[in-house]
Amino acid sequence: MLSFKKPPPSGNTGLTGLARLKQGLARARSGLGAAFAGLFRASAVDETLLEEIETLLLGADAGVEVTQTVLHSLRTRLALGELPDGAALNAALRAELLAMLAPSAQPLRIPSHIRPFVILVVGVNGAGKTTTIGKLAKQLQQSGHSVLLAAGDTFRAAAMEQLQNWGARNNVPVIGQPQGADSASVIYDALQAARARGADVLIADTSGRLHTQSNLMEELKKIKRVVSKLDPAAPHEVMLIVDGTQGQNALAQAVQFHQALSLTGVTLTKLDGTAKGGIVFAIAKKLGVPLRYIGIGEGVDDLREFDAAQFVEALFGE
Ligand SMILES: Nc1nc2c(ncn2[C@@H]2O[C@H](COP(=O)(O)OP(=O)(O)O)[C@@H](O)[C@H]2O)c(=O)[nH]1
Ligand SMILES: [Mg+2]
Repeated sequence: MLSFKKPPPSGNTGLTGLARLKQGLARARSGLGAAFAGLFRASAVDETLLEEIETLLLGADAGVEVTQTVLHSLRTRLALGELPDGAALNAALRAELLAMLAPSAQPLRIPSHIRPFVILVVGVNGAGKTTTIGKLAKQLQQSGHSVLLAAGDTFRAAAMEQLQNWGARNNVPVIGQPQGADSASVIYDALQAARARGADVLIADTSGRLHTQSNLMEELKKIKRVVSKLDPAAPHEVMLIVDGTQGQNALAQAVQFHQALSLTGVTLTKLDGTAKGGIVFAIAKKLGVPLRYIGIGEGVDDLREFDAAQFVEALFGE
């Protein structure tokens, strides 16, 4: 099922990056964005209006921390007489949200002196790990990197076949072992193969579920240790994939993975499937880990480097 819809030849291709992002976030724009747009038309700003913003942010999964930070800033500005009307409120809110996201917008860069650059991909079942790996592999390949994949999800039946079928169709080599094999040893073998072949990037898939959650975390820690035996600097990226439709549950997951594995990057998937979108702010603020990519659909190009200004514009812009 790891097949990607290519953008139709005369469809999405005409759209600029921002227009496509707006299209991908259409549900969030018509949910969160539209609700705010109504408030921004107000001719005066008062505490009642700020409380409505508070309710909207909480309802959009932005979480308590983000909401309180934003509200504190808006109340301060209101008291200073800096929010005469809805338009000023709009500008202040957008600036506040952008300031919160901007430090997290750090794209993944593959330094040429590190080879192979090892990306360990983690996250719960169904988060979008394997599909994201496929999209990322394609994109890296298109930008001139040679990529090798490790089928490290040895727990779920057919997970390796899923990746290998996809690799065969897309000319991306996949290293795997039969189901039930030790995930760490599959990834270790793959790293050796990547070195032997001189591959630029190794992306390792992992399982999202073992018998218990603590088993899973131990397994993932073990993978990190085993990989670092071959290269003390590896994995160079530990990327968590989170399903953006999961709301506060996604935030809790992210915190748990970060505690266990010291994440270096986060990718939020399925943002096309939510009317909320506040989770992006919540995760950025709570984790303080670089937000690498967002997923806004099932096509290869629907995995997009995270750009804070574009994201805020796509949610709230005209
Ligand atoms: N709409 C949408 N679906 C996605 C996105 N990313 C992943 N998916 C879908 O989510 C489902 C689970 O993905 P998968 O990669 O198998 O998750 P895994 O268990 O973490 O490996 C698949 O049906 C994917 O097509 C996205 O950005 N948007
Ligand atoms: Mg998978």
